[in-house]
Amino acid sequence: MGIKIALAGNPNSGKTTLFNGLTGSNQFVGNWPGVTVEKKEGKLKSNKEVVIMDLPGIYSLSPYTLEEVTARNYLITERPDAILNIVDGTNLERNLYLTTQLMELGIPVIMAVNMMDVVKKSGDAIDTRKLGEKLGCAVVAISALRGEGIEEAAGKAVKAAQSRQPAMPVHEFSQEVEAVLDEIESMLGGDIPEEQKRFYAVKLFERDDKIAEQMKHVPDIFSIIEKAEKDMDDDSESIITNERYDYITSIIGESLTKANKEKLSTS
Ligand code: BGO
Repeated sequence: MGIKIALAGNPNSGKTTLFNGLTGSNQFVGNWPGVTVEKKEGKLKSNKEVVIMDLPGIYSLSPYTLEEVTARNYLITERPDAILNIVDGTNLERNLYLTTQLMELGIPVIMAVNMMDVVKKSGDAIDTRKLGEKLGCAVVAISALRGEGIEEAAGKAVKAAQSRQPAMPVHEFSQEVEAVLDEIESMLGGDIPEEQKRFYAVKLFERDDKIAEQMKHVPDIFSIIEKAEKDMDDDSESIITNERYDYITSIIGESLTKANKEKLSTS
């Protein structure tokens, strides 16, 4: 049986460049079912058993754009064997928001930090080992434009797919939020596989109705959400978003060294 790897990333992260580099002319273009969002898939040049699915460029897995809904429906229902998450190394902070969500899907994740030629030229340094440690996935530095590191990234994604080891996010939300997520997870029915429970719990807590619509048994968590919002004095979606950004700030602090840091802090 072939291996399916989903290529996920923000718009302009270099997804098309990487996809073309990995698949060459082995591409099929169509539309996602029911929507006019372009769907591309291609066979890996170096291993024809591996299909790369190019997902629409997105900033998050929220339900607000057609691209986001299309991408996440694919990830939840089709369950690719691995996700290759391409991020723009010159814009790590914004790109990692999607990564933190991909890590919760219970699918193996490999991260490719792209535009490394630009990062190096600017004198900035990204500690990919630290980045991987803080996220809980393997990280490969690449330049899609130059074709550097792309075979290594694909190779790691294939290995991750074969291992069938779902991503194990290192991140924990605050104790209060974790307690709420635990409670919601324990109320989920047997139709939700164990490794996907965290994703569903977070989305239900965020009042993501599109996710609820896809579930056979939706637990009644209205009072749990109301109580959490009262205790934390914020709406549930903002609570999750803000905690994701706190986490991203801590990742950036430990893995990115800016060349012009001194100049900035003394100006
Ligand atoms: C233009 N390094 C550098 N330096 N640039 C890269 C790399 C890399 O590793 N990877 C991609 N790019 P897409 P999405 C462009 O098109 O693959 C560049 O949206 C231009 N175009 O070449 O399209 C890539 O699919 C005119 O740049 O991303 C592209 O994710 C001037 O990043 C852009 C300068 O890549 C986005 C750049 C007419």
